[in-house]
Amino acid sequence: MPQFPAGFAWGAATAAYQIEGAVAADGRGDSVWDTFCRRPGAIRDGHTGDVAADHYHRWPEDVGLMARLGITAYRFSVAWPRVQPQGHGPANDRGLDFYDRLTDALLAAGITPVPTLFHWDLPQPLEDQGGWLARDTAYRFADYAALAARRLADRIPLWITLNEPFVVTTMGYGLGTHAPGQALMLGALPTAHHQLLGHGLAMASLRSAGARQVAITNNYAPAWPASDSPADAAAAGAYDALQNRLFTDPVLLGAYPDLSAFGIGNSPGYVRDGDLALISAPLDALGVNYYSPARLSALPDSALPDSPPPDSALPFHREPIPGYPVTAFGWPVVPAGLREMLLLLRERYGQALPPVYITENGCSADDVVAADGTVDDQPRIRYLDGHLRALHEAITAGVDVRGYLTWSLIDNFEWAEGYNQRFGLVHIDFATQQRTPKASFGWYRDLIAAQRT
Ligand code: IFM
Repeated sequence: MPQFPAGFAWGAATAAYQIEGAVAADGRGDSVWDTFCRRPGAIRDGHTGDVAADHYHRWPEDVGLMARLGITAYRFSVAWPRVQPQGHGPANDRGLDFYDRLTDALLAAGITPVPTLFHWDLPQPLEDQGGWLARDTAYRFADYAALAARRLADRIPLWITLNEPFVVTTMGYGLGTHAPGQALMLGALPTAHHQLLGHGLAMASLRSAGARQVAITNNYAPAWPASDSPADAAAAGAYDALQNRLFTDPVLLGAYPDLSAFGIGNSPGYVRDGDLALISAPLDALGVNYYSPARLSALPDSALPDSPPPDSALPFHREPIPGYPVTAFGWPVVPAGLREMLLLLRERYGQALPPVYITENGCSADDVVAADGTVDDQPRIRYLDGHLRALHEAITAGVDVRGYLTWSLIDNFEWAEGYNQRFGLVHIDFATQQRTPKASFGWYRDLIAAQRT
């Protein structure tokens, strides 16, 4: 592996609902994911995050694993329903105590804590009042951010406001395959603006509470047209606007991208005067999550018998990407897509692009504990190796990337897939909670050690 710049952060990431469990502990309230998991058929095999990896109780062991791994940064998320069980009002101190202890333990182990304030677990009482469809939720988010920062900001060098608001809008409110399970199609678009407004308002409250650096994390996918036809190029352009620009142009450029392919003007009614100024307040870093590219056509490929019917509300159709290995999830493994995306971000935003952190990248694999107690996850090692090399190329080409945090430290609750997709460097036996570092853990540990000498 080529040498990365001095001071480059090497890390791993997780999220509260995916690992913590302890959903009723210390005054935590319900989140939309608790509710969604109770909906019959919503989650594969009826799994829930009730126990997950029991990180709420086993965090000292998990911090020990991080120390063995040698990571210098750990990205976790703060569960809003632990801090404000009702989504508003004073802080629940017992909830904040957990993140306080975790922060101190990380620092004692020489690991920089990087908390994300919203990784999808909206307090259910806020959803009952409209969730992200309601403008008021943005203001509630800023209040919550202030509470978290007042307690932790003295020890946190970098905050992330939102994780992948694109997924919340599309899967949570557009398609209904994620919590809160609303299938509003394009009617979900106000949730994009309200999350962005929440980001802007939260940045202001974080800064007034003494936060040093603030970022937002988006997930990106180079949008490849399925053919040379102008129709497929337009489909790819529409997808690009939705995934890669809708949540980034307002933050970095202070303007919405062209959404005319969706029948939406640049200034829909829910965007009020002054919103974009708040949303585009200076940012210290951009979190980039990358897993794979997207390939788009104007119409489904009729040669594919299993293609879903075209959705008339959407100006694109996602096509498979043949010719690449796939992860256990079936996602194509395309390391060059990471380089392509980073170069595209730099080309698109130029001086407006702040330093980048790769805040997620990794793969699910069919990991099993062998009779000798080992987990030989060679596909994950190949995935990480390829993506780190592609990342290094992007850095060499001039993109200012300051760190890489792999998804994920430990196996966890993979949303609608339950525990059926394993992304961790550490295997979790969800029946016994036994932690078994996989081969990729040793590989990443050795890589970090070699990079830091
Ligand atoms: O597990 C998720 C994570 O919560 C958000 N980004 C993608 C990961 C893998 O699907």
